Amino acid sequence: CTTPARVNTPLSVITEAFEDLADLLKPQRSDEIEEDEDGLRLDDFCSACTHVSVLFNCLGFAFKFAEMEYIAKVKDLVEASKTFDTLQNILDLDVEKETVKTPGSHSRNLRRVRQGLDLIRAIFEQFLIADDYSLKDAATTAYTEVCAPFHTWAVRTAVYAGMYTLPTRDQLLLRLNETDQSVEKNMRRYMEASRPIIEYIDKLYIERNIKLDW
Ligand code: 1PZ
Repeated sequence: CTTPARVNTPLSVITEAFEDLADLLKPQRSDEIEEDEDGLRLDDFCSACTHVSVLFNCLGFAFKFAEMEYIAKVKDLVEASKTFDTLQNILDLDVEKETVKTPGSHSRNLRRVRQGLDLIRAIFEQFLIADDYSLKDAATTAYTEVCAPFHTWAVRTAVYAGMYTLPTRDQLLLRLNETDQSVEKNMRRYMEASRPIIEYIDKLYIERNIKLDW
């Protein structure tokens, strides 16, 4: 019998990927005078985002659409990473071309991926509020808070309908190969690691006078 905490679960893989990414955001060495001004590399960001896909496998068919949407957005950023080194680079180009909010633009897709990462953080936060809180209720509250304000009526309606098909709490733990204890630890680690990354992305837009109301 293996100890679950020592096994590489899907959740721990995601969590570690985002912890590594968050480490890149920290000032390098204290004795280095010059700070890294280029910011986060797009390829590093993308490889962490790619790991999220495994979560979708636990959600069932109703979230196939969300999965395809998320993967398409990340894929666009992976393509962009062949030409652009950093997150700042894609924003600067879209600002110049006035295409920040244009459907399909890299900057818009980055904003969507950021909303996905924040949604996962919010779902985990809700999930850990109580041991008997259903995944459906946790996900519904998180979605209402984080993503619903930015989605069309049609998308919101489909998502709320899909919530009824989500697995139960116990089914989710089983599919994630986690226990109550290990899931709490991993979810908290993701919540902590993702926060500075989400804030970093928001700052990129705000610094360029782009409001985050979309
Ligand atoms: C384990 C927890 C399970 C909870 C599941 C909750 C899932 C909510 C799903 C939200 C689906 C949103 C689907 C469609 C969104 C589109 O309107 C936009 C269009 O962007 P545009 O092309 O106009 O710029 N697409 C997105 O926002 C892309 C990313 C959405 C997917 C985020 C999912 C996050 C991960 C959930 C947990 C695995």
